Amino acid sequence: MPPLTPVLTDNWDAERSWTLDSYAERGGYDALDVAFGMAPDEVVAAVKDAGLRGRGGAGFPTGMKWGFIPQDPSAPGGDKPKYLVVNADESEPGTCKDIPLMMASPHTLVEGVILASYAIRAHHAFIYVRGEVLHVVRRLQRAVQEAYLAGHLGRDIHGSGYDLDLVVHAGAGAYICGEETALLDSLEGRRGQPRLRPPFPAVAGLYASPTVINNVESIASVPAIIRNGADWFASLGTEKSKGFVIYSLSGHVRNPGQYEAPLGITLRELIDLAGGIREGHRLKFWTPGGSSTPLLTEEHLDVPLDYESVGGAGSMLGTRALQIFDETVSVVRCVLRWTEFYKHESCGKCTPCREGTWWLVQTLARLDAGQGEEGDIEKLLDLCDNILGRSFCALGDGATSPITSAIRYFRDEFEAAMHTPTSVSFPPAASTAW
Ligand code: L3W
Ligand code: SF4
Repeated sequence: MPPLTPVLTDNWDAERSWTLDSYAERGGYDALDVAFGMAPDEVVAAVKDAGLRGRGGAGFPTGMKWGFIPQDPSAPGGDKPKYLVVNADESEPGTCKDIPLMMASPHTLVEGVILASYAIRAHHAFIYVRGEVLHVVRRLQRAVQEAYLAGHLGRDIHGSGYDLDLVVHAGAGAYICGEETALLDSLEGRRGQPRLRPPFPAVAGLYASPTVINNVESIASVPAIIRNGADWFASLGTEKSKGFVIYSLSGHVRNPGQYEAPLGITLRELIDLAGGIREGHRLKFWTPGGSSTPLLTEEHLDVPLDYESVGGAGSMLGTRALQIFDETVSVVRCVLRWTEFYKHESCGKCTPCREGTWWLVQTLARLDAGQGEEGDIEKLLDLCDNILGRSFCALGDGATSPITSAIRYFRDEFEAAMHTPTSVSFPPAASTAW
């Protein structure tokens, strides 16, 4: 059995793990003194050397992103305040790692925020939390309050001369606000819609000032890197995908939940850890990184879950939201449900996504009801072709991924659905597996 690497999750089972007392017992906030003994650029270099890549889906190198923040006052944006923004708008279907992390160990994130802000010389940081999860907002606010009272936030932190203020901000429940520039618009008080990039936030982000935006898990990984060293982190995972991550397993496995393990573990190994596929059934298809990443099947069970290998298999590692579906699930209905989600969450700014997702739902719903028309499969593929690469942001592209990959692997099921209503109820009425 492959080793689990409980680093981010190591205190989740501790009594009242979310409190400062519990975190301090395990060396919480000790990394601050290590970092304050280093120059900010040395902290950036440590994160670069560790090889940490963004855990929000795209896998962009975190240290490189921090290095883009202009520090020379004569450079564009160099004379403006710098900001750190944590993207805690976890909403991707199947993704369930940041919310459990913030509930179980909010101080890991707060400590990471202080380290990252110090590294980029920011004195204001924000955690933007998905609007629906008020319990997470409250837990974070409480942790921030505890950190202020203990001198980990505010003026002259740990006597270092460094000041930082941290604000927890609740969104209003729109998936698009997880797109980094829409998030910034929302944080500024506007309707959240993506902005044109470039300029990237590193140059002109919040209030048109240099801004680092990182996912919760990326920032929460930093205290362990500073405490244990870049070499330790880089020794885990694979050559190009270093470190450990949280995999969220959901669906038809016996023990769904969060499993923290190195990058490069396979789905077969993770399913073993999760007790196997439910009794008497077999794997039909799965998503490596939520519904925005192309589906994979049983033939991909031994693909190492790292950015390069999953890409080589024709998908994306994304957020490591491993949704497992057995043979009782209709792929047509499943894809219809996801597409309804994208149609609902499309912000409406660009035509291919706004109109295209509507047409995709109409066509899929017709197929699912057994009332398909000749040419519907080609129509779906043509619609996807006109959305992919022609949409303003990744939401449009992501909406096409489950459809094109489902047709690639299960075309016969789409053809059969054309004149026969899908018989599987979704979600299965008598099942709690969902
Ligand atoms: C400065 C450059 N910065 C890139 C930065 C950029 C961003 C990061 C990655 O989408 C994916 C998407 C979803 N100078 C830069 C630069 N950057 N070039 O690097 O950028 P990018 O455009 O590759 O990706 P993205 O827009 O961040 C994220 C996929 O994740 N996804 C969805 C995830 C959903 C959640 C959630 O619910 N919380 O995470 C799932 O797989 O499809 O492909 O910071 O600024 N030259
Ligand atoms: Fe909005 Fe969709 Fe266009 Fe993104 S792709 S800007 S979500 S309409």
